[in-house]
Parts: sequence; C-alpha cells; structure tokens
Amino acid sequence: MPGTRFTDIRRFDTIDSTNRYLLDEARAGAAEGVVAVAEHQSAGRGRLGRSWEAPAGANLLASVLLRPGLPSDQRYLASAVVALSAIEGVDATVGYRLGIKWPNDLLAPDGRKVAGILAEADLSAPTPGHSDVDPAIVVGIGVNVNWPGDDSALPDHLVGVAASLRQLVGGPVDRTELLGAMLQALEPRVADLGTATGRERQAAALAQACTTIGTAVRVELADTRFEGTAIAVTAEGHLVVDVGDGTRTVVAGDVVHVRSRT
Ligand code: BT5
Repeated sequence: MPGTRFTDIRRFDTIDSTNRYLLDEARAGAAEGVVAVAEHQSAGRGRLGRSWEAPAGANLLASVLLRPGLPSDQRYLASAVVALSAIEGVDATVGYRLGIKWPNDLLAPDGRKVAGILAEADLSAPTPGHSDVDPAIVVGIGVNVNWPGDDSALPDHLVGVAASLRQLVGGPVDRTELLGAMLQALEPRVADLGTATGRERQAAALAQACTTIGTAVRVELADTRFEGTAIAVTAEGHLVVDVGDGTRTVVAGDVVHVRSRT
C-alpha cells in the first residue's frame, strides 16, 4: 500500500494460517509491515485453539507483522488498532459501521460476528543478528466479506452467530479494496503506538468503538467466570467491569454479552 509501511504484501492461494506464516517470518527477522493474505487457509486459527472458518476465495484472511515496541502491559493495543482500522476500512468501502466486542470481535448491530482478530506475539529471544529489533506481534484478521451469501451456507453452529458484509449491504464486496482501505487506516494508528499520547488516543478510540461498554457481560477466564456490567476501557485497552461491590479489570479473557445472542 503506497504511503504506508505495508508495501510487502505476500499473497497465497492456500496456506495453513497467515498468522503461523508471519510468526515464522518474524522469528527469521522479517521487518515490520509485512502482510500475508490468503484465498484459503487449511488451518485458520482463532484464539484458545479454536478455528476460523472460511471457504476459498470469498473472505478476507490477512495478517500483519508489527514491531510496535509496546510496553508489555499495553500489547493489547496492537490488536485494537487493527480492529479500529478494519472498522474504518469497512466504513470507507461499503459505508457500514461495525462495533468492537471486547477484545477481538467485530459485530453487526444485531450482534452477529463479521470479523475476528487474533494477535500472537513472538517473545522468544531475538534471532541472532537481529537483537536490535522489537518483539514481533502478528495480528491476523478474518473478515466475512462475501461468505456467507445467506445463512444456508453456514454450518449449524454459526447460524445466527456469523454474518458477512455481503449480507449486511445486500451485494458483493471487493476484498482488495477493503484490504487497501484497512491498511491505509492502519498506518497512522500503528504510528501512534510509538508514543504515550498516541497510545492514549488509540485507547480512547477503542473505548468509543467498543459496544461492550454499557453491556451486561459474563467474563470467562481460564479458571473462573463472573458477571457484571462493562463500564470502561483503560489506557492499556483492558476492560473494566462493575461487579456490584467493586470493579474488576480484565486483561485477557472471553466476554459474552449476556443480553444479546453473542
Ligand atoms: C477469532 O477467534 O475470532 C480470531 C479469528 C482470526 C482469524 C484470522 S484469519 C487470518 C489470520 N490467520 C489465522 O490463522 N487466523 C487469523 P475466536 O474469538 O476464538 O473465535 C473463534 C470462533 O468464532 C470459533 O470457535 C467459531 O465459533 C466462530 N467462527 C469461526 N469462523 C467464523 C466466521 N467465519 N465468522 C464468524 N464466526 C466464526
């Protein structure tokens, strides 16, 4: 994408996972800004060992390699800027506004999931000869662009859960244009990650776009779960939940909007 750091765009017909590919490239010393895009993933991954489903040639499946030099407690902002850029890119391409369900889903107003984001960091020892580079964060995004065309295309477990831009706007959507608009929007946001004021700006943008705030939620952590009302997003991008007798701040976890079907 001219005028951005995303000039090295690598396209694959089929790959196991664009995230896996870029993490390997990062370990070998690849520079920030490499983008991997696939027509099809044979092992597209979600968080916590889950999988991401998309038939060949219909949706946007892309990952970007960032080396944002973020303080470790602010790494979530790398994922947040991709979510914000995707919202902007979708708006610019089809004039439709999605919301962010914390931490990593883009939802239609009715709560159906249109996109998912998976950020994976390579925090291993820097590759010999590359000790001066920041740790890599690979942020992958799957956007349901043209699949499903209608709900009959979905497996049972995604009916009422997933929706595509095509369904939302009533016609086919150009994936290349969408990727370009996303990367354009991502450039200034990634630049912001390099300064404290920039990070504050991105956290504030996240808080504005995050439809989880004000919603009754169930938070599912590895060993426990609790319910409350999401009330804010911190400067690190973490979710603050009012649990009645106080607040709890969630750094990483699954959140269910308990009054919607997500
Ligand atoms: C995510 O995980 O939502 C992250 C998805 C990231 C996918 C991209 S594609 C490019 C890059 N390369 C990869 O290998 N991955 C990234 P999570 O929050 O765990 O949600 C996964 C769950 O969403 C699944 O268990 C399904 O229930 C549901 N799901 C799967 N495919 C879906 C789809 N196309 N649309 C909506 N929901 C889906």
